[in-house]
This record gives sequence, structure tokens and C-alpha cells, in this order.
Amino acid sequence: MRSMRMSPQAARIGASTPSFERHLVQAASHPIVFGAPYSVYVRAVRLALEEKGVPYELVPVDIFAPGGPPPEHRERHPFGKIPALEHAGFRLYEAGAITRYVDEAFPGPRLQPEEPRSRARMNQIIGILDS
Ligand SMILES: N[C@@H](CCC(=O)N[C@@H](CS)C(=O)NCC(=O)O)C(=O)O
Repeated sequence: MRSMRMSPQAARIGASTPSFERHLVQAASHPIVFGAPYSVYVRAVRLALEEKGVPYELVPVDIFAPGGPPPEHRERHPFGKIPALEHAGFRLYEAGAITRYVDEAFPGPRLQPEEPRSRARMNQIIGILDS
């Protein structure tokens, strides 16, 4: 069996499964948002992080640079857009996917309704605003 050192958080609550450990490590790593403050899509992601109380880093990316978005950004986002997120080795783009991930991957207040109809209404409103 693989030996694992338990984190203090896991030890405190008596949890030691690898998946729980992984979850703790992920939640403890600060996500990086690649984008620019003017972008409403980047703002949506930052709002989700702020509401959850998750510390994060905003790394500026100039998508309108002469010659196009920097090549390393195309590695993060195939369409060269912002935002993109990096978290504990996990890369994600599309503001809707990122905000939902932030809500589900981190502790803190839940940002989405549990109840199916309320959740559907939320998705409807997001769809209207995003079209
Ligand atoms: N569907 C994308 C839209 C992101 C988007 O359009 N971002 C703008 C900045 S506000 C952008 O990167 N535009 C550059 C481009 O379209 O090439 C999302 O939800 O993340």
C-alpha cells in the first residue's frame, strides 16, 4: 500500500483517504486567472472567487497585442481568449465552466441553487446575459 503523510487539516478531522487528501491539496492551492480587469468574463470569474473567499492571482494577458495573444496563452486557451484558469495543474477556459468549477471545487458559500428549477432559472439568465 502507498504510504501517505496526512495533512494537519485531514488529521484534525480524521480523514485520510487519497481522494480527500487530493481535494485538500487542490483547495489549498491558489488558482491563477489569466485575463484583464476590463473583461466582463474575467470579472465574472473574479466575482465567483471573491464571493467564495478564495485567494487567487490575476496574471495579465494582452489578447489585443500586435501579432495576437501571446503563444503561451494559446496553450491555455485554443481560441486565444480570456479568461483562462489554472489550478493545481488543472487548466480550464470558458467563464461559465470556470465559475461553476470555482463554486464546486472550493469551500465557502454555495453560489448556485441546489434545487433543479432554481438552477435551471439561473442557467437561463446566464444564457440570456451571455448571448
Ligand atoms: N465564451 C467566452 C468568451 C470570452 C471572451 O469573449 N473574452 C473576450 C474578452 S472580454 C476575448 O477574449 N476576446 C478576444 C477575442 O474574441 O479574440 C467565455 O465565456 O469565456
